[in-house]
Amino acid sequence: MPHSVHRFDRALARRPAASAVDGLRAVDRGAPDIAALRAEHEAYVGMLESLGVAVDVLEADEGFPDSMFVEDPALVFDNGAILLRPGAASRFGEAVAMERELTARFQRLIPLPDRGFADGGDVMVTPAAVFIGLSARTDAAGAEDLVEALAELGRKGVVVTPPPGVLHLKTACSLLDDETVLMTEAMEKAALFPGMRALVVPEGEEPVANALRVNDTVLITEGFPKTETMLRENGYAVRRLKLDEVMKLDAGLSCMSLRWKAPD
Ligand code: CIR
Repeated sequence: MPHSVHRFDRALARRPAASAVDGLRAVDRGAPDIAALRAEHEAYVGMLESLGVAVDVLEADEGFPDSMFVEDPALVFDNGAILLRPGAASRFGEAVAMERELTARFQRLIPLPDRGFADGGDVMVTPAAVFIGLSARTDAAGAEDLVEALAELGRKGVVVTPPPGVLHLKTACSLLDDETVLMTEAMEKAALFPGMRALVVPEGEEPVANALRVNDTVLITEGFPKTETMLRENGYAVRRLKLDEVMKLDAGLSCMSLRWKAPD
C-alpha cells in the first residue's frame, strides 16, 4: 500500500522565543519583530487546526533562538520517529528537548548514530522515496545514517545533491501531491526526483517554493501571486499565510511543524 505523505491529523510546534532575534540567517535583513513573529506563528497553528490537525504547541525555548523551527531536529512518520542531528552548532542541542517530546508521542524513536549531521529541512517525503539533500547542514555521513534509519521504518531513502546556494532541500521545493513537486527553476534543472512531475515557480517568486501540503490544501506564503494563480489553475486548493518575520530567519511553512497521522 502506498504511504500517505500529506494526510495529517497531529502536529508538534514550538512558540517562538524572544531570542529569535539572534536566529541564524544567511543575509541579515534585520532581526524579526518578536510580537509580529508570534502573531505569524499563531496564525500558522490556527491554519493547521482549521485543516483538521491537532497541534501541540510547546513552550518557547529561550536557549535556542531557532527552536521554533521544529522540523529540523526530527523526522516523523505514522509508524515512528527519527531523532536527527542538526548541523548548525547553535541548533545541535535542540534534539535533546525533542527526544523527550517524541518519546511521549511515538512508540518507536530511532536516534541517528553519533557520527554525521542531518536537518529535517533537507528531507522531502514522497510516497516512493524519502529524498535527503546534502547541504551545509546535512553531510554524507548523516545522510547515510538517515537512509539506514528510514529503512527500519520501511521507507527508502535517496540522497541527492541540490544546486548550490540552497539552505535546505525544501527551501527550494516541496511536495504538492503524490506525484508533483513545486520547485525553483534551478531545482528543476538539477532533475533530482525521477518519476515526479515538476511545477516550476515563476521567476522572481523563488521563496514560495517552500509550500506545505496539508490534507486537501496547499499552504503558501503570502505575496507570490503568479505562483498562486499557477497552483489554482492546476487544480490545487490554496491558502496563504503572511510570513514576513519568519522569512527574515530563512524559514518557511514546513519548518514550523512536525506532522503525522496517528495510527487508526
Ligand atoms: C536556520 O538557519 O536554521 C533557521 N534560521 C531556519 C531554519 C529553517 N528550517 C527549515 O528550512 N526546515
